[in-house]
Amino acid sequence: RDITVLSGGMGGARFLQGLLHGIATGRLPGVDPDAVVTVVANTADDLWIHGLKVCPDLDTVMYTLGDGIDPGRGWGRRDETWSVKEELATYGVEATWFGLGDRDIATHLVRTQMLDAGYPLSQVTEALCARWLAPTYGDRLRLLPMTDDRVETHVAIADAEAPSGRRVVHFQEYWVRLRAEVPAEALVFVGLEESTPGPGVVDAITDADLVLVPPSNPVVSVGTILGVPRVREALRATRAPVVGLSPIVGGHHVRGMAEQMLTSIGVEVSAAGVGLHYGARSAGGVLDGWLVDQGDADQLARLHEAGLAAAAVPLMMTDPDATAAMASAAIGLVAP
Ligand code: GDP
Ligand code: FO1
Ligand code: CA
Repeated sequence: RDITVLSGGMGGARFLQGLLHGIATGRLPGVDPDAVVTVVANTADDLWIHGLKVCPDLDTVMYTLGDGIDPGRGWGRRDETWSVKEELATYGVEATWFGLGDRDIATHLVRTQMLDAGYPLSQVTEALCARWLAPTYGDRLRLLPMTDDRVETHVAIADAEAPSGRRVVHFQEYWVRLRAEVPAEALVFVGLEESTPGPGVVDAITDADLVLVPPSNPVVSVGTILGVPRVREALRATRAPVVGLSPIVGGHHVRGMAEQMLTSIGVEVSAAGVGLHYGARSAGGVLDGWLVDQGDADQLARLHEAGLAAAAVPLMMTDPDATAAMASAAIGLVAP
């Protein structure tokens, strides 16, 4: 079975850990151990800093599944040192609020050199994954950028000094420096409408036996993937069932800034709100099924009314076993 997963960073990576664990232990109904998993990852968090191209969601998936992630932070490398960051700060070089570790910088140097040499991001990612994923997963795991084109999420925030009363900051500044503590008055997905799906992305969706939408940020992770022209239509065309898992539990995000992002685009911050925002394929949306947390069972009626298969199960990714059970429940929702 070929499984395709549309993923952001931490939430998507943690889900993938459980999915791969479930596959390896033969616990997923109808999924054999040599199933191939293709990850289509968000690249709109990407930013250029100190002349380097940083791809947070690609790297978080790659480091997490390659066991190089720092488990405490959930981003960047374990056993990291920060000498370059300290030296840059001593020089007073901005942006000091964005932490690049010494080991992590090697990844960005390789990526930037390859991009400068003309390689597309997809081939750069393949080269990096030859180190991080191939030894463990061989060709059973592929990590594809949603597009090779430059796309960046920027956030408009209030600014009394600005003539328009607003200024726009990169998503990373909104999240890392401002901690999403000010309202996101508007989101600007620079380059998204002009982007084209990366190599293999459309086929990964149309040729899949199953498409999973993990508990990733519905706006700046999944929303951006869906915003790449032709991706939405591939999801509506695929013969594979498309099943998602809610990143909102009990009316709140588990971590990050999904509440602020959903509010910014006027979507209800609830498990049903997100499921209905993605929409049932029978009603022009992209989903066949939607899993909510056991505590959100009161939301199932709205989802069923909208034509979605839906169930309430434990939805906290506390460890790979718990996450594998979530993946199993998602598959069970749409099993033929
Ligand atoms: P990011 O790029 O690092 O923000 O990661 P993603 O976009 O892939 O996922 C972030 C989302 O994961 C947030 O909206 C969280 O609410 C959600 N999330 C994190 N941990 C869990 C969990 O254990 N269960 C569920 N249901 N959602 C989670
Ligand atoms: N997150 C932070 O909260 N502080 C940082 O300094 C920071 C640096 C950083 C560097 C590389 C990278 O791949 C991720 C990094 N992140 C940092 C996390 C990043 O903001 C998140 O992974 C997502 O982009 C937010 O969804
Ligand atoms: Ca992200």
